[in-house]
Amino acid sequence: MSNYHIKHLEEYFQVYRKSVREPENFWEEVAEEHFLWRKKWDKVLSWDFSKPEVTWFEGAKLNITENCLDRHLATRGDKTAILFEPNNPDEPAEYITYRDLYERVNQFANVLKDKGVTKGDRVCIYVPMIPELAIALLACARIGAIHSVVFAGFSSKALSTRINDCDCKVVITADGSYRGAKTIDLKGIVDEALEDCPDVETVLVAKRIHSDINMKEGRDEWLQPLLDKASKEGKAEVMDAEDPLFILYTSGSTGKPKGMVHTTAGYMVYTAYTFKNVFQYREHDVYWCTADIGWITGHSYIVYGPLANGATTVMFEGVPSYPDFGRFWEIVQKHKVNQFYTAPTAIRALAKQGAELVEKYDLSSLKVLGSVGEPINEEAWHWYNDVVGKNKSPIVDTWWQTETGGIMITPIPFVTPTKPTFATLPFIGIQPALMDESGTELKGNQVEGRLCIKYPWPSMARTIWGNHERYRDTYFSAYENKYFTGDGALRDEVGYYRITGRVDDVIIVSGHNLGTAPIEDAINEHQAVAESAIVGFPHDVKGSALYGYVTLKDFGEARNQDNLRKEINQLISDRIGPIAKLDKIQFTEGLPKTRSGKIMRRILRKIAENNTSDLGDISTLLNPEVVQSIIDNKL
Ligand code: 7RM
Repeated sequence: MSNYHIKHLEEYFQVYRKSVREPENFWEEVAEEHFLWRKKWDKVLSWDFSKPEVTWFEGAKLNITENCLDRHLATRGDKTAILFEPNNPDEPAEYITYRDLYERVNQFANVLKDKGVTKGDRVCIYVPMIPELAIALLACARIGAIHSVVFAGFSSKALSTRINDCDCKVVITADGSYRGAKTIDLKGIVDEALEDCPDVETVLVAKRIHSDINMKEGRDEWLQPLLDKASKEGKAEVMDAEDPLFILYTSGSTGKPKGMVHTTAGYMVYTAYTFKNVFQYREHDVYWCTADIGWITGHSYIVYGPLANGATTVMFEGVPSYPDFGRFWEIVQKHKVNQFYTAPTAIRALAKQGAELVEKYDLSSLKVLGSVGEPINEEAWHWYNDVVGKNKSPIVDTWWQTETGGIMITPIPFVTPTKPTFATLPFIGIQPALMDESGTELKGNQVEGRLCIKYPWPSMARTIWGNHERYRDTYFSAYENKYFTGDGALRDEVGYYRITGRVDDVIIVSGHNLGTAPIEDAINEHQAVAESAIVGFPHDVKGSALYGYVTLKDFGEARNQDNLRKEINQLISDRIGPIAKLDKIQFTEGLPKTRSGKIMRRILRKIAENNTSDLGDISTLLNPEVVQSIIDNKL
């Protein structure tokens, strides 16, 4: 069906126009032809952004796991669904077929049922990147329980807050996890968290590192013996289209994390449809997304989107640097990966290691390269394109959010010509708008403003768990009748979008609006620079001035600090203009980042402002230790 699989640019424009002119007809056709429904919908879409209220496929009945599992059994029962690559390269990979996965999901679902979990209950999943993680999500979905995955790198405090916010009675975890050369005592973290979670009745523990852990009598149980006894068959719960599928927490700029609620039918249709097109997945391809399932990228593009398409999806337990920085490429070669999807922070870390580690491996299987998570800077884009992709695998720079559920602005590979640092065009069905500060939509091309979406799409979050008002205030109050993304973007002369970063990253220096991304791009061009982040700090004359944190490829080079500072400012001056020159440049050993690789400018801003008394909870950072060293060396 041509509408389902876009193959050339003319077709993209044609289908896009249809999706905007007749959105209900368009989505109805996609939903009708490519999914398994117990009952079809009564109405495709109702919406009112002022409330906000959005329903897709109302009245329909389905189970997402029947779409991800049951319906593939006849044609793909022996095809690998999940290809598990362990942390340790000497441990064999595991090939879980669609039939295996179906049976293991049923067993897990039956264990949960046995523990009293029923439709609508919330189940917290705090499991590392092992097969049980993906199976746990699907087992919840099978019986209609709402999963709330917490990234298994988060602290006990972050975990307990999330367990309590949505009132989980069951927690699924593991005895521990492998991460490169390290092992992490996950169960110890869970025990600590549960001291603050009196309502948790059951903890199911998967065995991974075979460590000697504490099991609390009456609460904690090993998972495997229960699975072994459980039936491999089981009926899927029949769900309403708008029944919640999962909650996933995302940090707000202030206050407690927001539990974004995603519902069943719209999320399924949109993640499946985007997966097929954005990665141009073909039947025998091997697809690999390096994200953790603890993030939305893993939910949508390791688990649900790929499995709904009957794809082979790689799940990697380890890290890019273990046993060395060639690991990603070794895996691409070993499994003949065709689509590879990662984050700019990983690309920069790997680029820093030089090309030899890439060239050692045969990457000829690669067809499509993806990027997600933050704006990809020019230098990283070219390295990815040239060194990894050998100039023949298009880069899909995919812009989207936890809140959007699926990819929103992206090239379609081999269809949309790519342009470095541009996410290019809206995906089918997505209607972006750029707004100025006064709330007027900026029409036409060559404009820059705040990025909104002015029409509903099937996978948008429906609410924040337990706080619909916060949902409205955060996303639907800034601009009337529009979803506000919190990002800034520009539209170039042909209508391509470039995401310029969070709008709170805009710094006004002497009345000039400066986006941080282009300045960082300029700095990163310097051959000694690995990474940089710019923030504003108060200045008597300019209002704000610019403070740059710069990580060098080789920290030893900071010996020559004054020269380096001059060269960096010269580069900025050349690329953007003297107005964008930095007042202060601090050389750092690393930049504070979230676990998903986003630079925490909020913290860097506070340090630059000399306001370090309240940095907020930094325990969920990837590298909390760099914060103190940055404070100690502040200029
Ligand atoms: C998928 C994900 C969302 C925020 C978003 C942006 C930034 C993500 C890109 C990007 C520029 C991209 N969900 N962002 N992708 N910025 N280009 N391709 O990351 O909820 O964790 O983050 O990430 O600021 O608002 S998220």
